[in-house]
Amino acid sequence: MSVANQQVLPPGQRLANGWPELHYGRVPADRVDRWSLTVTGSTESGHDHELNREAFAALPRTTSRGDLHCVTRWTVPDNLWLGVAARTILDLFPPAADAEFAMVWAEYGYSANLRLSDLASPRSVLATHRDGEPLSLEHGWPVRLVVPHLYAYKGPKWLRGIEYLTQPGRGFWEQRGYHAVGDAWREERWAYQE
Ligand SMILES: Nc1nc2c(c(=O)[nH]1)N[C@H]1C(S)=C(S)[C@@H](COP(=O)(O)O)O[C@H]1N2
Ligand SMILES: [Mo]
Repeated sequence: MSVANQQVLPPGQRLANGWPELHYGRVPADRVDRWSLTVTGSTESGHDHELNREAFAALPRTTSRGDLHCVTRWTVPDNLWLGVAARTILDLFPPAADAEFAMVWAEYGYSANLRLSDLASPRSVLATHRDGEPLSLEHGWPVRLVVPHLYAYKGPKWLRGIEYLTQPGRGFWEQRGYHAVGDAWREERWAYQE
């Protein structure tokens, strides 16, 4: 048996050829000097927060190893992501006690809803690098969210904001028939499974 056949993939997934590029709409222009990350909605402080590029770059770094599972059934296995742990952002700007959900926002208004418990997973990372290389613009430079146990639509490329919510919302693909939780290992692909 080849090594590739021993790879354990979630149900219904197959290995991708290389690293596909997939997103809705255009790749944004590289405006990294004007990039910032906002943390808004139901924050513990009641205020909005914003991290500019220098403040983000000063945060502790972490690595997270994981697969990238597209809900259209391809998987890019075993990526080494480098970036800032999502947990670090949650600790820096905590959500209010009654916030259990988040909407994560990208350039051009792409969004994905997540449970805060999934965002807080030790493997969730605001990634700047993969396998030692800075992300290309097409793959989400300067920052993309990666939550390895969820389908990749839960990980916006060109990440710009995290909004804490007390009620579950629906992001871009979740409004178009995809599952609100999206756990790849439970094969939560479609909204009708909810
Ligand atoms: N901003 C943004 N992020 C996005 C998407 C998108 O359309 N816009 N698509 C998601 C989906 S469905 C997938 S499979 C992955 C693809 O990431 P890749 O192009 O790096 O393989 O990006 C995710 N993040
Ligand atoms: Mo996807």
